[in-house]
Amino acid sequence: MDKEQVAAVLNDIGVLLELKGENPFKTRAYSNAARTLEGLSEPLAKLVAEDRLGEIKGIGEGIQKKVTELVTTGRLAYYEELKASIPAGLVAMLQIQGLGPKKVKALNDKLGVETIEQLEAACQAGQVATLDGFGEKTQAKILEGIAFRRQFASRHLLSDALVAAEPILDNLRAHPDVIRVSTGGSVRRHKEIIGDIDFLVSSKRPENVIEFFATQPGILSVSAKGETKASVMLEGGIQADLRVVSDAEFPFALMYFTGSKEHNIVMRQRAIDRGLRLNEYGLFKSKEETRDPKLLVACQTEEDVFQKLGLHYVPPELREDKGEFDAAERGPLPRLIEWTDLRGSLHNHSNWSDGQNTLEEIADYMDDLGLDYWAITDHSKSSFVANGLDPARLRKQIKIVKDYSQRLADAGRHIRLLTGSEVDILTEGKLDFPDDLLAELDVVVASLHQGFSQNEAETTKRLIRAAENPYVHIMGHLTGRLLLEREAYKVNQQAVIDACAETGTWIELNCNPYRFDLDWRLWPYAKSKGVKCVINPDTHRNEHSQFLRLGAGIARKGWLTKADVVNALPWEALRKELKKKRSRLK
Ligand code: DGT
Ligand code: CA
Ligand code: CA
Ligand code: ZN
Repeated sequence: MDKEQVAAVLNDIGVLLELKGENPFKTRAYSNAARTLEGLSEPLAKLVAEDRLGEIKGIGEGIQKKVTELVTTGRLAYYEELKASIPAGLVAMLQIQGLGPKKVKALNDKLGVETIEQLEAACQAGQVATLDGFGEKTQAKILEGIAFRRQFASRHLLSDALVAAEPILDNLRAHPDVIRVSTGGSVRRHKEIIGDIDFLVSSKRPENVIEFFATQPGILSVSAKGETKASVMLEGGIQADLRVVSDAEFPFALMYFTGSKEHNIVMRQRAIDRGLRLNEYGLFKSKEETRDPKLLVACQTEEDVFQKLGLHYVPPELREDKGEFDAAERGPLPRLIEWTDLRGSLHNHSNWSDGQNTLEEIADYMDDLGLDYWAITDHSKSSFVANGLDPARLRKQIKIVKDYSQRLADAGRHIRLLTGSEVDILTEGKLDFPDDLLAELDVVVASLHQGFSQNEAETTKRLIRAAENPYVHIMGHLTGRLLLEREAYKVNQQAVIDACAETGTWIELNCNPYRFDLDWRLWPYAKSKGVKCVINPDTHRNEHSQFLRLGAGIARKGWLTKADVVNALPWEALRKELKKKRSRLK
């Protein structure tokens, strides 16, 4: 386990102890230790190997032992026992918005509720509102939270699905009885939220593949196991399905199980229109449903199947019945953006605001990734919880970033750091910094972080006013949504896109896996208006640079090509682009 994973377990222990009503000093010791570990500059494994955990301030002997056990064995008996000693329903309640361990404990102590269903009933009966420290408002919020959670219980972030799927995919690929393997379904289509993971394998020995699949690490339980298919529950609560087919069937099955359902319906109709039948087993010369191999139209790959139905190849991301058929009839689809096309990022945080890493750490890391440029856009002063910079600190940071970037260049390093700000859009669309200060920055991202309660017209007006500012290059995470956690705020996105088109303002595709904001469904419209996209990872620690890959997948879903994406430009070209809006509107 690395330090993040160990810190997560320690945090969990703290919460569980609080849930049990342990003394606050003890529970706080765990969350403090977690924070200390996260801030370590040395690898945790090294400290453990050299028996030097004792040198870290604020981590007592008991926790040191637990950390050692986690790092060396990947598990912790104490943690397992603690989890088992608490009703699962209480732990589940923690996921309801607004319910922390203290509140859950009070509900359990005073009302005896042990499950979410019991809690819901208690709220509906008005019992929760009568408890000390709760009230009508809290009760209503809890009910809302329960409804929200229910709606999303079987839905997961794409990033979590990929993390779970990729090792299994690799293992399957390496298995001697596996001929071809792929993910299918929404994961292959790169949907931002997925229901379950679908795997497809071709093999001559399906039973061996099924056995192998059912014993993969990370599987909590096997819910179904047949001769050619299996379903399992993975850690994290994600279900995964595997199907095994013959290699002749593979292209057809892959197409069918990739979907989407809407896309499949059109494909099947195209087959019927040509006197054929398409299903998961093949494309058949038949006017009725069949799987007779003698009637099969031979296809080796998905490309062949598309071609037999009069279409150019459609990448999985575009299979949503949103214009792909018209396009693929006319000619080859555009070459969509690849994450390796990206040359840098224009929205990132450092430890000057709420990021984890120093400027030096950021430059080293991004230089190692081979990137060309990396903008430091810390928060502005109104984001005070995020330690936003006031004008004086920003001026100081500008100087330091400039000097440092120059020193990097002098030392022959490739990466450039750009000065910048993620400036808050205040009420009525005023920005958190004056124009003369914004004018000194290489990159300005304008984002809304407050005022979520405003109505649609007000919010839209605020955003449009920000876009009209000549110094704002990029509109950041336009709707503020947090997938599976928080709704988007109400805003007329089309009107904001129009304003960006008008003013030459770029729109961010924030590629934090909780955001993916602007949504992929709106990019074709933005593109038709000539609005450029910036695929920004909004990093708060260096590892978040991995989001670039996820973001590129979402951009592909939005039909974007390299030419539509500003941070696919090399530095010299980007530098010119950064000046355009300012010279036009000033
Ligand atoms: P998910 O799992 O809810 O995120 O979405 P998908 O698209 O992965 O759906 P899933 O796992 O139920 O099924 C995988 C694919 O199989 C789906 O995209 C299309 C195909 N499929 C499943 N059921 C049907 C169906 O009733 N009709 C058609 N045409 N295709 C289906
Ligand atoms: Ca699925
Ligand atoms: Ca499925
Ligand atoms: Zn940010």
